[in-house]
Amino acid sequence: MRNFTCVHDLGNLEQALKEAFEIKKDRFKYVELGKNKTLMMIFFNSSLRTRLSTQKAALNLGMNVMVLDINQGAWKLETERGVIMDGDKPEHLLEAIPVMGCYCDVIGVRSFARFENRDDDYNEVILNQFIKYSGRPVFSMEAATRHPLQSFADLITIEEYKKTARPKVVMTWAPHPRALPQAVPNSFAEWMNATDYDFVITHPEGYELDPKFVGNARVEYDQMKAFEGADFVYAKNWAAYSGDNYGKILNTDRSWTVGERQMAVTNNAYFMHCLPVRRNMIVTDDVIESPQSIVIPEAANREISATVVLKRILESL
Ligand code: AN0
Ligand code: CP
Repeated sequence: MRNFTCVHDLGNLEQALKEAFEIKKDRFKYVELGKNKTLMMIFFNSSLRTRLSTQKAALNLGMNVMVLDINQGAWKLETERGVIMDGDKPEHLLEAIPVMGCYCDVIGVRSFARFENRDDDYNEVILNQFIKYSGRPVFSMEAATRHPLQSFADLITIEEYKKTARPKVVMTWAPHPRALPQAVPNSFAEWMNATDYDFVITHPEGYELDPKFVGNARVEYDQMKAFEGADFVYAKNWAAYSGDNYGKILNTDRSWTVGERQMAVTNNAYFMHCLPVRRNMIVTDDVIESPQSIVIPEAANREISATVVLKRILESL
């Protein structure tokens, strides 16, 4: 595997899960693989888990690691071609990318949707420029439309906690004061659709995701109905995707906040969230602190998903 941007890059998911559990048993099994190889992690946006878990994954594989926060100390980057650069941005991405590629063997990029232009976001303009111009394998650390390292960790977590072969997994929208990208829900849906789980998405009207990601999932607008018999509840906020509402907040209805009322109709469901999470907006204190909350083991699995992905990339060098 050279680049990792979506579920399809991983190929057979059962095989990938096998590797994940093998690595979870012995994280340093492939410590020789990354000797004298350098990972460069480039962040256009903030991060806690992705930064730490991906760095830890690289250390598990014996790699060297460099981290660049574009907004803290690097030159501001122009990303549009053809712009007369007489403004506040001294450097163009088209030089910066191949230069960064000179100093490393593998590149991880975090570049969220900017909500300026839906086509630019959904064409993954930034991530694809890294793939095209860096000369290095590139993996997504959450790009405009997907967060595959997160979804892979989510899948590992569900496999660890599921009690039936085909659990009911419900992804629910929940309110949030800021407009958030669709990357996490798109990606989660894409990965769930690649399994044979019973997968349901619930959200208020107007929050329909790109049909490409919804796939064959059932969409249920009544949250309580969607939660009935759920084995896993996956909460996430996202801003609107559709048409002129792209990137807008249409609803802040706190009756969608996941609490005991909704969890009571589930099959004693586990609660999941990618984190960071705003308590009492997305989920109540009681639910996130309950024994059914698996947000910490879910975050812990980020190290495992990243180790598998980096291992696969190193094997391709
Ligand atoms: C980001 C998002 O919703 O995409 C990152 C989540 C992993 N969340 C925030 O910006 C709060
Ligand atoms: N879940 C996740 O990707 O968290 P960070 O934004 O902190 O990396």
